[in-house]
Amino acid sequence: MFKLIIGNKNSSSWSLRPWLALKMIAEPFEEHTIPLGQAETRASILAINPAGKLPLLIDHTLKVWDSLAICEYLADCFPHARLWPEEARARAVARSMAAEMHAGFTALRQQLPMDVAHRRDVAHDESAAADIARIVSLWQEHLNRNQAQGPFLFGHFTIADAFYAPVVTRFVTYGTTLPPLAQRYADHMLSLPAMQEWYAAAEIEVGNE
Ligand SMILES: N[C@@H](CCC(=O)N[C@@H](CS)C(=O)NCC(=O)O)C(=O)O
Repeated sequence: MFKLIIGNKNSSSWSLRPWLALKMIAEPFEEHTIPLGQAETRASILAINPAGKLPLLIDHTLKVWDSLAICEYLADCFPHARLWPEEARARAVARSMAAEMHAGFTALRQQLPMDVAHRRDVAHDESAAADIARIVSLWQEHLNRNQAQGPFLFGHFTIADAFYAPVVTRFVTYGTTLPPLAQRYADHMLSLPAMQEWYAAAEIEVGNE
């Protein structure tokens, strides 16, 4: 069985992505948490991953240590789960969207960090506002194009949805107003049993701090 080592559910946006992908394909896995921000965090992560980061997927002797690489490995292992769109052009766009999230949106990431269990009123500058506008425009474009096929960005659930799931939680935390189609998508993502499970665990985690 796969082992997924993740950080805190309240704040580890990178951890949510492969965790959600595994839940959405209903693949059982063992989950272990290394709490972030503790004196021993760095040593504990380095003991299992020389890259010093979480999430980490362990499949027998194989270690995969990056959220996108983990999701790609899941897509390879479980082709029937359709974790990428089947059609090559849609797949290229979905990969571009995931890559844009993986490597970008720095202002949003820094100014509006993931904080699942809290609701905050925090000012952000124009670069974070531009990140939000770009995300909303990407969502609207693909939801408009694919809504006949289902409620996700590419109709059915794909890695692109896994990659934008942490942003959905940020929009809740910071009370971001969204246009109707984007709001409907955010609501749908939040209604997923897996997302509700993540929220419940984040709330317990924060309550225990
Ligand atoms: N590119 C990596 C980034 C992972 C990352 O930055 N993880 C953070 C937690 S969300 C981490 O492990 N930080 C180490 C620490 O806080 O000591 C990925 O996609 O997996």
